[in-house]
Amino acid sequence: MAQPSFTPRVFSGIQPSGGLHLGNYLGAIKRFVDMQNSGLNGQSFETIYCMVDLHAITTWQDPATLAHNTRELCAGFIASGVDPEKSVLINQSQVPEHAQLAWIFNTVARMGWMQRMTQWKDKAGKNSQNASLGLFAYPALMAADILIYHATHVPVGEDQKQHIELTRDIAAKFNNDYKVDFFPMTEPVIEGAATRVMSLRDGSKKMSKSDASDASRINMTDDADAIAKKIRKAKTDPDPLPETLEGLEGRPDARNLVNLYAALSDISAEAAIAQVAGQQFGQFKPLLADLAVEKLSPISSEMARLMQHTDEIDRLLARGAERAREIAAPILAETYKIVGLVK
Ligand code: AQP
Repeated sequence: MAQPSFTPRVFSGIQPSGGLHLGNYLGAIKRFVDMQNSGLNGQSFETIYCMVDLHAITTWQDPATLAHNTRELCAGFIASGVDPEKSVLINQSQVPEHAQLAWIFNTVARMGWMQRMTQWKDKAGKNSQNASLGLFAYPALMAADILIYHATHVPVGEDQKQHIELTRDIAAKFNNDYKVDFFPMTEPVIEGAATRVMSLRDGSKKMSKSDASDASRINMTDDADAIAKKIRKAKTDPDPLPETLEGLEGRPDARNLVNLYAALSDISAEAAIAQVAGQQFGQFKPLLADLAVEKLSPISSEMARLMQHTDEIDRLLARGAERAREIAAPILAETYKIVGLVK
């Protein structure tokens, strides 16, 4: 059967489960802005970006903090360059079709698929009997977030690759079970020097909002002094920077800082190492700190300004939800029809 053609459409989301950090910015939001403005490989896209608050509550969230974090995340998207006119900008719970399609996908996905997810194993840990059912079913909701828009491409960090593969498995099983070519095989877009930004305290661990050490990450709300201090104190080794990337093998902390320099400068890691080859960290760290402050300070000031106008944020999100539902409602209606749910 010929594959139907789908509108080139990007969907991606971030959880408002804590403050935004540099890993979220370089691995996700900066790419969202690139895809919104320049597309990818000569192709342009409709773009839909989301604060996934229903995902956030799969682990405990204080209600007032969740509401604050959702608005702050929206401010972070806009301050970084997501344009609510060019992109559809939404909060997940305001578009009920996400959760409705997720229920259908709960009946398509298999328990064994979910049990293999490394994020489930990491987050549930040894105490999995006490984890929420929502945390276990998280990847089915993520598949619904993407497929409720028939999204063809999803820019994400490296850690989300397995969930996109599962999204494809769910789409394929649905299409196969119901003998349709209804859902697309969505492509992950995992590109650039910062697909996996590592902790500043331990180059073998991903930079993460749940790391107990604030020094391990640069928060998008950090001021210039805090950014510079965290980079100055970042873990490194005594050797100077090598001439080539191969020379960084076995030096994960140094490699991480070179990747950050590359991603913040919008150049490849190869070009970055060529620029800083031979430098000692005493020379390289101030360079990186200045660059990080130059790129991040305007974003954090704009976030703070936008957070003075939360009514405007709420208005933008309500408008985004209306636009999103225009795409999502017919896809949900068709899904119900395919499944045989009587309307
Ligand atoms: N360290 C990272 N490097 C590159 N990309 C990253 N992303 C997250 N951390 C890094 C990308 O950011 C997007 C949204 O992430 P999320 O908030 O939905 O989920 P997360 O992966 O759970 O974020 P954290 O900070 O790692 O949270 P915790 O500590 O709760 O696990 C995704 O595209 C992700 O790839």
